[in-house]
Amino acid sequence: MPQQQHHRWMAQALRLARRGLYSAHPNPRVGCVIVRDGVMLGAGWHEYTGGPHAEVNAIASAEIPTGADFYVTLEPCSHHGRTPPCVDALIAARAARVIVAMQDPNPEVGGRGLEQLRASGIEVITGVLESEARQLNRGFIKRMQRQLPFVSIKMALSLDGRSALANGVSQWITGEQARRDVQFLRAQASAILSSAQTVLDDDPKLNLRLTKRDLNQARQARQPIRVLVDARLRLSGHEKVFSSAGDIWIYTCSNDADRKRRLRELGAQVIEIAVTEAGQVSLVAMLQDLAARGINEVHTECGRRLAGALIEHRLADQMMLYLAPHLLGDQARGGFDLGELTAMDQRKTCRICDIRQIGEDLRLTLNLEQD
Ligand code: AOF
Ligand code: ZN
Repeated sequence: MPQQQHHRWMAQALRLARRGLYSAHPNPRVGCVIVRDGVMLGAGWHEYTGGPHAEVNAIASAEIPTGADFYVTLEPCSHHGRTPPCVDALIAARAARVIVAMQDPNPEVGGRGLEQLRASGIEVITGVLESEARQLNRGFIKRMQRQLPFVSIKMALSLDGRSALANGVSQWITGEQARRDVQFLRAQASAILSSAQTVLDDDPKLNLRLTKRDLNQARQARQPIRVLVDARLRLSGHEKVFSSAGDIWIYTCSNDADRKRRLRELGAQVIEIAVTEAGQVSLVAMLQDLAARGINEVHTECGRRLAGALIEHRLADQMMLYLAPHLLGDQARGGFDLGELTAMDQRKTCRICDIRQIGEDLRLTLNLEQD
């Protein structure tokens, strides 16, 4: 029975944590509920970086008696960050028990929060609905543990796996509802990744058009950073990305000072990054740099070359494939440039996590296997 109660309250804390889905970045999404004698007395969540943590919001939400149970989706912090340690607030509230879903992967905390609670006589239970909590903060966890962001590749394909006609035309493969669905993926991401090639071909804005009402948020929606791979600085600055809302970071290996100056004058950050033997931007170096800048989740909208390269280098964690119910034929372009495979064991395999219909199209969520 107690186990069931733990699940019930932690599920409630996770629901609260999810309210930070679009806003908590670069911090994790965290929720907290305070319970005594089977009654929820307080609740809180972490809305934005720099703001109070979930536990502090929960304590502030009501009169909290001593001896209560705190359900938190992430280990309470033990460090002085932008705010004081939550552990101190829980000790001051004379909590009886603290039930957490997962340990904080931030090396500044990393188990010390749990240790301090135990040392002050508070009972600590861990691992309640852990996989759900990990899923919600997979980007934050990957950045903390591997100094890389979680990378998801979105691709719109015809039923026969084509991403554009042979002449490059790709507007539109999927319907309006699928395209609106993508807006929600953009809203969750810290950054949207694309390539100069896609910007030159399609001239997309790559920004967020949903309102705070669409997202059910109290604050104005945050524009994700737009990250563009442009090895040779082919972007002129006349493309729509430069005249639409949101920051732009351009990763290049070009040292053309005039072009850099021009793009910087337009407000873009131009970042020089390591080059591969083939003269391309090193994707791993770029992703490491993004993680160092606090990017947890990268939502990729690009063509077959960048998508293929991310998969080939095992840098992508997930694919969101939108399949439209039509055929574009064998002359049309594929979705993933993986070079020629000559044996079946060279296939890139993935696992289907979710399938649903969005308007007239199908959306597949796929996990890519990583070593
Ligand atoms: C918690 N509760 O609600 C959150 C936690 O510098 P700050 O104040 O923004 O702290 C950020 C770090 O605190 C973050 O990296 C993570 O380790 C932890 N987040 N901890 O106890 C919360 N958001
Ligand atoms: Zn905290």
